This record gives sequence, structure tokens and C-alpha cells, in this order.
Amino acid sequence: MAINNIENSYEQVWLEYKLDKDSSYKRFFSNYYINFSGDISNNIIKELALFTNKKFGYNITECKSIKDSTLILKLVSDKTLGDEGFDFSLTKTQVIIKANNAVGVLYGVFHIIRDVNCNSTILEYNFKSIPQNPLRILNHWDNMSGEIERGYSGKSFFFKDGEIIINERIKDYARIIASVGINTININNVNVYDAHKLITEEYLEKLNTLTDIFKGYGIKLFISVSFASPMVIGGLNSADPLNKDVITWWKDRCRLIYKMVPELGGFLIKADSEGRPGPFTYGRTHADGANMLAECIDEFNGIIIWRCFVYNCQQDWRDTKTDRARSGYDNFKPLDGKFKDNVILQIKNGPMDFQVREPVSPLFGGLENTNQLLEVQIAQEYTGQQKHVCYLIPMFKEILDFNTYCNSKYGKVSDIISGKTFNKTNTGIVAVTNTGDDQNWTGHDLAGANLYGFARLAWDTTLTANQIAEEWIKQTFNNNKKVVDIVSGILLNSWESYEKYNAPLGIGWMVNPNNHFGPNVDGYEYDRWGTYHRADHLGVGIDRTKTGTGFTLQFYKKNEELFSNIKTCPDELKLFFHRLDYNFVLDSGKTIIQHIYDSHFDGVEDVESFLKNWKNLKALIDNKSYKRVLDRLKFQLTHAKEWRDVINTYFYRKSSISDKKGRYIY
Ligand code: GCW
Repeated sequence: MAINNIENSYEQVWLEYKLDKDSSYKRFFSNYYINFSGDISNNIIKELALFTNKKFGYNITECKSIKDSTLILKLVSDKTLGDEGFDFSLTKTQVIIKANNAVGVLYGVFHIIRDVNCNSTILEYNFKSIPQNPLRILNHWDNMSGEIERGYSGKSFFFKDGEIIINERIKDYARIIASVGINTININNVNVYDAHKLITEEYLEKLNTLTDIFKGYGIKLFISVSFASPMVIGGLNSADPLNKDVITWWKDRCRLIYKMVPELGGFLIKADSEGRPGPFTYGRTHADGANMLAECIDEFNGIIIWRCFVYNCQQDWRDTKTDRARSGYDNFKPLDGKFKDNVILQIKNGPMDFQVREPVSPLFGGLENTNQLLEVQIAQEYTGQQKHVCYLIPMFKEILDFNTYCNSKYGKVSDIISGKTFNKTNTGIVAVTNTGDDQNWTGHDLAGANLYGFARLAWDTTLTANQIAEEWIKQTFNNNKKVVDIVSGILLNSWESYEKYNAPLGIGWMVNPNNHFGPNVDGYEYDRWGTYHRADHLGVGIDRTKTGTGFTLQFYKKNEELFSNIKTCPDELKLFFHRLDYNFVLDSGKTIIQHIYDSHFDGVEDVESFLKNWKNLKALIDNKSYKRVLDRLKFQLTHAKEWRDVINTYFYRKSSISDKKGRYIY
């Protein structure tokens, strides 16, 4: 596949296939046997050709006899494998990959490629791999202008100057994400500004070309549409979901869309949120809005994904009862069971907004009769914007492992989104993605681990953050033990380190408003978005228990008690749930104020050690990546110091309590 035929050349991330003529896996790649044809089969063959060529330096050939072939790719009928799973067996002389559908074989092929690249020890083995989450989705917040909302790695590779882009990079993108099991993408921003026109005749043909490209890799395409489309492009004077003209307009529009783009997965909708139009304008509910669209799209097997990020962003600071944390549950719990089967609610992991630390949203487990998706963000909007290293897989693991207690056996978030708990199939996990047209795709080279890791975790939530990091490092850099140890050391500590120099103990939001980058303790305190820490000379934090905003009551009893009781509430969330004075003693034995000072000094020291360790890799990894990461780590260190100083000074001045260790605080 040619890669240099567009303006910016780009790298192949973990599919970089570096020459290794001595690989003991070579013997399995003499030839292949395949018993099916079609687009996916063609892509499998292309991938095998590219791989053997780059890895071993020769061309793999097709073999018509199963007996004589070294790599057997077979469609079979095996109910236990489901639609996407594969059966893999490796003997002394053959690899056999079997699946019900072509995409299962594709995943199996990428599995063996991963094994070779990670140089895993070859043993004879046999296993079945079935994805735990039916939907494994990436959301792009790309505008048609080419800008990306909260994008930190260049411009969009889907859109430029109002047009859809179709080129080799798009195909490579499809391969890259299919290699880790992503099966759905939404290509445009949920804030639909200039993308209204995507559902007009002029754009549907190109959209169809895109869906075809991705279909060849088992990936469904979705688009975000505006709830107000009947007005914006239909010329109607209402978007009321119960209005007959509105319904007819959507029906006709869906017919047109599906005539021209028959493989479209459906629509993603952000409604009544941060100024976006929605059913509230007409006194209707989110169920009215979502179900109307679901009805129109149903005959084409389309799906409506509806976001739960709905809150009052016009709060007055004197109002201490309104709590943004409550709003998702307050809005959607009463609608549980009222959505059609082809509607899925998309719920952010926490009740606020992708902060470095938040509790899990009580909608997980709270919704018992509704399809649901967990939405996380790898774009690092609040976690360093791909300028700081922040490997988020340990955070995602905690979220997935959180027991909601909604079910005695299957109460974890991972069970709920897999569909197991409530016996659902339209469920899964989404990430707001971190890619753009930068040469390395993710701005920070180490942010590639979040893209890779999210997808691997979406497939198998039992993988550990460590396993995933190692896999990624070996394929992206190399197998050198020192490289693996140093890079995984940095990755695995990076979230904790970022948290140390950020807003303390779960309170969040001490960032500059709008761009959400850099420290500004009171930035949101004096803004209208309803995100407060309420620090004064006595203390800091929000009482979210029943004596305060009552947010804790949205959890099942065990968690309500866990968070409400100051003795059991975990330290890292103490200020999220409680208002405490600076001398309050944490479980760690430190007072709040001393914790703030210590963690902020520690966080900076962590970054110093990341930088020092990274410098030991100079001769061990390719120079381009080495330098790019080096520059970002240097920036991170300067910025971490700024965070430390701004936060420490603020709390020193508010509390008038000095640092026990006598360090310099401005
Ligand atoms: O965190 C906020 C972001 C907005 C984003 C919104 C959302 C797409 O700052 O940029 O809008 O979340 O998730 O809808």
C-alpha cells in the first residue's frame, strides 16, 4: 500500500512491520489457503502480502490445498464464535484461523501478526477469542472545515474545507483500527456546526464510498446529525419530534440516505446539551426525540445513539442545590425502559466531564432496561491534551471494574456494557478519539498507547494495563527489554503522576476555561458552567451526600454508604463528595493541606524521572520518536511545575497553613 501519495506522509504506528528474517514464525507464512472471497478477504490477502514482505522479505503465495498450506483461513459454522469471534490454533507446521464471518478471520490474522511482532514464545496453542463488547466505537469530533474540536494532533483526515477526503490514509486508518478490533466509527463532531449538509444529496455519494472502504475492514460508519435538521436543511419551522411534518421529513430523509448509503450504521445525537437543539424546546422528552428518529431509521436496521451529557450550564453560584453531577441521572433515569430497541444511550464514564478523577456515573446500573454505551475520552482534553503523557488504560480498568451492585453476579460496569447483566446486544464502549493528520497520528507518540489500549480493552476487558502497554511498546518501538521496561514504567505511572499535580482529591476543574489547558484554580469557580470547588479560608470540596446535593443517593445502597461515609470514602474522591477543612486527616495520615503540597511536589519529581529515564533510550529507539517524546517531556516538566506552583500557592494563601517540610511556596 503506497503511503506517500498525499500531502503529509505518515507513519504506520503499531503496524510498522520491521524486517526480522530470523523470526521463528516465518515458517507459518510460506503460503495461505483461504476458502472465501469478497472485500474483507481481499484486504486480508493484501495485509498478509504487506506483512510477509516487510517482515520476512519475500512474497507469500496462495495455496489451493489445505494439507500443504501453512496458514489456513476458513469460514466455518460454529455458534460459539458469534459474529466476530475466531478460533485459533497453532501446531508445529500450521496456523489455522476459523470464524463464522470474514471479519472474524481478519481479526485472527491481526492476532497472529501481533504475536509475531511481539515475538511471543511459540508454543502449540489453541484458543477462541470472542469480543466482550458488541460495539467497540471511536467518536471523531471532526468538523467539515478540517478543524477538530478538542483535537490535539493536527487536522481532520476525514474532512477539509467542507469536503469529504478519500485517500490512502483513510484506508490505512481503517486497517490500523481494525487491527485492534474497532468495529464502529462516528466521523463528525457531535456539535454539528458545518456538517448539517452531510445528509444532503451532494455529500451522500462520497459518504457511501467511505462506508464501503470501512466495510472492507468490518467497520460500520455513523454520523452525527443535528436534531434541528428539519429546520436547518428542511426549511420547516419546527423540529418537534411529535409534529407530523417533522416526522415525514425525517422519514423521507432516511429513505434518501439509505438509498444512497445503504451500509450506514445510524446517527449519533447530542441534544439539549451545551446549546445544542433538542426535544426540550417543544416540551418533549429525550425518549420522544430518540424514538421518533429510531422509528424512521428502523426499516434500514439503523441505530440511534443518544448522548446523556445533559446538564444545566447556566448555574448561578449562589445556588448550592443544583449539582451538575446529578443531572445525567435526573434526566435519564425516569426514562428507563421507554426507549426503542434500536436506541442506545451513550453515557460518559463520570457524572461530570472526563476529569482526571471522578466517580463512575450512577446511570451505570441505574438504567436496567435501556441499551447503553460507556463513553470515555482518549483525546486527553483534561488530562494533558497529548502534550503530557497520560496513559489512561489504568483509569479505564478502574471504571470497568467498578461494582455498581445492580446485580449480585454481574454488577460491574464491564458486565453491564458487555450486555451480560441485562441481557442486551446493543451495548459496548466508545472513546472520543485522539487522532489527527499529524505524522504520528496522535501528536504525542506515547498517546498512541491510548488508542491501541482502548481498542484492545474494548475487545477484552480482562487484559491488564501492563499487558497492553507491553504489547504496544513491542510493536511500536521494539522488543528490547530496556525499552519495554522504561516505556512501560513511564506509561503505567503517568496517570497517577498527572493527578498528583492536578486538582486534588477528586475535585477537578482547576483549568483555564474554554481551552481546558493549564492551571487556573478559580477559572470555573467564577464561570457559569456549574463546576465548583468552593474553596475558602476554612476548607474546600462539595457535600454531595444527603446533607448536601444528594448526589450519593443516586447510587445503589452499598456505594451510597461507601461514598457518604467520610471514613470509607476513598481518599482520591474525598473532595468530590465532601466539604472538608484543611486540617482534616486523610486515610493516608496526612492532612488535606499537607496532601496538596506533597502530591504537587511529588508529581513534578515523577515527571523529572520520566525525562531522565527517557534519555536512556536515545540509542535504542528510532530518532524521530525519541526526539518528539523528549520535547514533549521537557514541556511537561515545565508545565507540571506551573501546575504545582499555582495550586500550592493558592491553597497556602487561602489556608495560611505552611508546608511542614518547609519547601518554597510562592
Ligand atoms: O467536555 C466538553 C467539551 C466540549 C464537548 C462536550 C461534549 C463536543 O469541552 O468540547 O463538545 O464536552 O462531550 O459534548
